Amino acid sequence: MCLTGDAIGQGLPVAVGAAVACRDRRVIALESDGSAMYTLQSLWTMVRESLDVTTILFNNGSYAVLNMELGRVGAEAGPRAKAMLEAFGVTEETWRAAVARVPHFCCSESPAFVGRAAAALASDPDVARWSGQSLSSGALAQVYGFTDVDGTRPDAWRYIVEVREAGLPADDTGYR
Ligand SMILES: Cc1ncc(C[n+]2csc(CCOP(=O)(O)OP(=O)(O)O)c2C)c(N)n1
Repeated sequence: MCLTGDAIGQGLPVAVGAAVACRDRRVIALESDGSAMYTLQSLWTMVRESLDVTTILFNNGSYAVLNMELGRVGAEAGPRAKAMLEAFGVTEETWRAAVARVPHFCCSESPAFVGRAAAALASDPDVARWSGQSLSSGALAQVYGFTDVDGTRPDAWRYIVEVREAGLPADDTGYR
């Protein structure tokens, strides 16, 4: 059983599931350090349930694939999202100028947008309706009605799937 892409962190829970399902067989879990950090409690479960799992962690001490993505746009991993704008040579007000260099940046969103999504969820008395789902700020903005700081509602995740990954030219029309 292996993960071929997208949501990381499932390796150790899957190993738990395999070991519970097949008590008479040894399970070998091959897991990277970054992915493991998402579901470390699985190690506790393996011990508590006396599961026959051998976990091998590949420790490169990094979210290496993300360093590669940042490197492509000349940025480095840093504590402040604003550093991304500095790498592009733009500010919050002039961010669209970076689109000339990285066209798909047209459908980016600000950290405030994610913050507004978190605030909307935190103040929703019926927040349990989202339980177990993977949510995006763009989709939540449609439901809760909040906007990004520029007054638009970027739907970056839908854009990535429908435009960028589909190999279409950069165009955020209909996506913000
Ligand atoms: C649930 C989830 N959150 C965030 C991400 C974004 N993401 C993609 S790769 C990655 C880091 C992976 O690090 P690691 O597993 O150590 O592999 P490495 O890149 O170092 O080879 C992250 C956080 C994701 N894919 N899935």
